[in-house]
Amino acid sequence: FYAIYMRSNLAKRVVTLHPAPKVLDPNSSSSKESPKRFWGSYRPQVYFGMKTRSPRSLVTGMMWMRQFSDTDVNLRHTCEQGDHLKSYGWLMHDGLSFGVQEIQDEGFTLTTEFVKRMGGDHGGDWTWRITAKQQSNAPQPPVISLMFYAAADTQGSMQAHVEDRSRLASISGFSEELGSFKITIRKPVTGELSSAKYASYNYLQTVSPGLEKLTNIVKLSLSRRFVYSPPSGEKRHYIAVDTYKPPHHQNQQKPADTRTESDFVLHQVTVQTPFQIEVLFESGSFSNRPNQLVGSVMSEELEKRKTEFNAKFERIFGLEAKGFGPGQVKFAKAALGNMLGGMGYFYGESVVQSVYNEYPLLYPDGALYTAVPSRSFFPRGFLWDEGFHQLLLSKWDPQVTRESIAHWIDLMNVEGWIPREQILGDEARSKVPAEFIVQHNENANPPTLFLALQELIEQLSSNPAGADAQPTLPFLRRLFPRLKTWFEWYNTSQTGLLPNSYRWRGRDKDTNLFLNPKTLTSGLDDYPRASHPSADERHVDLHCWMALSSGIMASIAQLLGEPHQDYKASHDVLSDNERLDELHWSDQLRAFSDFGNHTQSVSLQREKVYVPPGQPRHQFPVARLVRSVHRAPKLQYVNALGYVSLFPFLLQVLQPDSPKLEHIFRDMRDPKKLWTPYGLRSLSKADPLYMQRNTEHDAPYWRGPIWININYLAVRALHHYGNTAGPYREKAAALYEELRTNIVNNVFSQYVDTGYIWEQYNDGTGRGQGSHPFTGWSALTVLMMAEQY
Ligand code: 6A9
Repeated sequence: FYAIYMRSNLAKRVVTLHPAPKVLDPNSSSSKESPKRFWGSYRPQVYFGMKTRSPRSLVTGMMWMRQFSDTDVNLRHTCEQGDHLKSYGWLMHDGLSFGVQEIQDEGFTLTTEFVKRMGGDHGGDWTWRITAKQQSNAPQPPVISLMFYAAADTQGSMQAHVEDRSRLASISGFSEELGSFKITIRKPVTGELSSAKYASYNYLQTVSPGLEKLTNIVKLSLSRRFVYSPPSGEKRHYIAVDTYKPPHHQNQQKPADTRTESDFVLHQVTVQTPFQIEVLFESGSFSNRPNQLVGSVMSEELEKRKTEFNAKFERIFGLEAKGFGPGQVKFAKAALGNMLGGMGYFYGESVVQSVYNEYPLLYPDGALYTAVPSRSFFPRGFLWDEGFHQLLLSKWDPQVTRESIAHWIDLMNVEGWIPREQILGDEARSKVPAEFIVQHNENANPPTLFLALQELIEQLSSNPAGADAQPTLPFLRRLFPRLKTWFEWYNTSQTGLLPNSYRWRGRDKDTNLFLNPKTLTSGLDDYPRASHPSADERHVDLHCWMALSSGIMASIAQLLGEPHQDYKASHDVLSDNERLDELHWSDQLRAFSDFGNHTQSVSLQREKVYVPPGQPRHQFPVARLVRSVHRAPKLQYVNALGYVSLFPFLLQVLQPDSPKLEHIFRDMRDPKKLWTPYGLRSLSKADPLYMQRNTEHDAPYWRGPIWININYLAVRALHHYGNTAGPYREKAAALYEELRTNIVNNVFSQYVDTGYIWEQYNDGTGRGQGSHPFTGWSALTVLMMAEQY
């Protein structure tokens, strides 16, 4: 009995939150406590939409489609690479009060702008302006339908106000958090001063069982029975929302008090380009509004905010002063803008598991204010991505960084673990294949939040009285108890067998299904590690992350007047260059390396499936590729030259006079190894696993392509060693210039050529590849342009 009791207690730990007081007060994101950040474009997964920073926010958004086109229904709503848009993304966004986005669809461009105005007790008002233009002077300007909607998420209610039978002119509503409000959809005009254009109107008023269902509800309601008949032109049938009948089993059979359906109201306007439409949200408690935020008032406000944005951008990053041209500056603003505009506010439960649980469990509900790597493909929080994101955002608005870190750290469980990938709520879950959803509590991810904390501390020490930095000290004070636990979690759960060595847990288990079992937890997924995962492994990248983290822990403790000696001692041991050599320097490779049970003699081979004579081949299971091991593994260095071997340099653990720097610089600069004209490739061209698939379905990822986060660390380290006395100073300074120029030029020219910033870059051609837009860490290019590290 005792054993069962213990086990069930242990099983609960994974879903038990850490008991220390939270960094954030329970209502810190509410309209009362943080009115200026209440409304925002916190739905990065849709092309255009806004919500509030609250668990069950009313959400607003836009869908659109082109009418009379050759292709079938081309409804756009959530950001999808499959839509093949030529480009989209925020060109400017201050993370607070306004944004300008440009979307290039087939034959037309939509500009989506918003401006917020404070007033009242519920986060104030906002206005959207959508401007549609055709791209070339084709004889027939495209006819486009825009659909504006508001959807409640279990709280609040809305009424539609319809005029002329089919035009949804406004929506009035009420919710606990917003009080009463009104959303008005204005008629399309060609310009600010022109009169209304011909347009057809439709609307939908229904209920939705969940936000992830909105697109489908609209699709199921579409009908072709409507006629578009402009005064001068032919009459044509067009596609519009009609009635929607919810699948009947959902609603009727449930008792009223368990219904989970919420109001969903949508306005469709169908009109020919060019045109402009404004939608305004007015808060009921904003009683002394001087005028409506529309037309010329809106234009003036927009102009004012753009001017302020441009001035602040130049003040902070100084790109014009550095001689960058208008195209490059515009690119940099878009990189920052889309990272800010891609910030989300998510709420819900992760699905987690420990060894004590037979089945995955639901983590407690939690909120996360975070940037996302990619609005289309990964519109959710990733732990180690966020540290990189905040390196950029902390320069723009350190309050964003403090709030993001606070949200992440408040998600910690009693063990000190934070789930690596945050898939919170149904909407987020609907985008992720089942096998990726469950998060395991032995799994880490690089503690890059320490990089962002380091930046906040530096800002504080360089200008302690500055208004931006001042809140950092009280913030750190609240953060510290949890930070200690977080650090301790890494320092106990990810240690290796030898003293002061570390090992990533959670490597792929089915060793023989992969050419080299992946280490997703390290962030470098398929980067080659020991061929046979075992407790003997030690990982040099994690060693360096711990050296960095212990150092920052010591600084924070000291700043707060807390005991810091133990952190300092850890930091000293982990940064001891001789000890590091003993653990990780491979004389054979003449580089730093992982160690473990390893063999290089492996290959993927097709399994031989027996097909009885005379039987059709296709009736038998497809022969998989499985790994063959040609020579038995033994304990040795892994000797895979690439990003992992650079870590002692990347995180500046090496002393400036370390002779190892010479080897590292030589390998970096060697085109047969890591050097390309576009940045450093992830794995040496000379490595046997260079550009090798891991399974037949798993293309090489961190086995050659160029990744900008690691390149940023390299440029930053070169800047450091190039500015520190030592025998390799000049070499570092020269490499710095070359590498920085290569990366900046390539990311920029790819943006110009393809319309996007990308997840990775091809090491042979420089082409952007993988998911896009990816204004996660690839946006660190801005810091390299600005030379701010
Ligand atoms: C796949 C597919 C709709 C992989 O940028 C986020 C992470 C990084 O943290 C990691 O270092 N990316 C890098 O190796 C993307 C991970 C995506 C995993 C989920 C599900 C969903 O398709």
